[in-house]
Amino acid sequence: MSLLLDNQFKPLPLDKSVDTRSFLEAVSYLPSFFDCLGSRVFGVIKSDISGNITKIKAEYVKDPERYVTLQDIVEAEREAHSGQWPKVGATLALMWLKRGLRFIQILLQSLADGERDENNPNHIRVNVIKAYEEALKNYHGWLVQKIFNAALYAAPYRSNFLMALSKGEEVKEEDCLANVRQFLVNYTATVDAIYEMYTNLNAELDYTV
Ligand code: 03F
Repeated sequence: MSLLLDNQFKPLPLDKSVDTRSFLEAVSYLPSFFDCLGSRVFGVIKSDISGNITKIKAEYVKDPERYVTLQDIVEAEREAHSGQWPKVGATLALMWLKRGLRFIQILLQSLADGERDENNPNHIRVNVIKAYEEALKNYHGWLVQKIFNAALYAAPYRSNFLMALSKGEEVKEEDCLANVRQFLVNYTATVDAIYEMYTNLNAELDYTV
């Protein structure tokens, strides 16, 4: 079976609230994926993503009945830390996690749409650069942009990347891309809903690291 379809995100309810427990469960599979990418530079990214998942989970387990949706957590932090909010706790962790999720979404969507560099058809650099420019670059100063460049050159070949998404099984490229498209349905809806929540609550920050 495909890695992606084993770990699908849940469909959203009509009010587009994101259930905290299902969200944490679905994102918990992402960090292990970086181990298949075969370069140590991905370790930095893996620990950033895992760190943010851990921070959100730490808040959730304090009171799962109160924090049913992600918005419940963000709003509770707004009340508790009015001075520093939104640059605190799970609110800040989710702000950054959602950018990483958006990066993954744009990368997968671009691959599914067949965008590629005709001169290097087995590279995914055009797809990675697109995702970076749309999801992360605005929030990165020159040093982190340099880390991105290192990661870009460590990016796997398209065929290996698609195979990693299929748990290393030899599946046909078209089948793998069909799985990616299927995975993206609930995934994209979830990421969009989190972005919308940050806009509605005025919780988005644009500082660079
Ligand atoms: C800020 C910042 N986090 C951190 O400082 C930077 C870390 C390194 C970022 C390097 C950029 C690399 C880009 C990716 C290139 C990948 C090439 C891919 C080839 C496949 C925040 O950190 C903290 O998070 C927050 O907790 C803290 O409190 O100011 C705050 C304080 O600082 C970031 O910029 C987030 C970076 C997220 C990167 C996500 C990249 C995902 C890469 C690959 C995805 C592969 C696809 C997987 C598909 C799996 C499907 C199942």
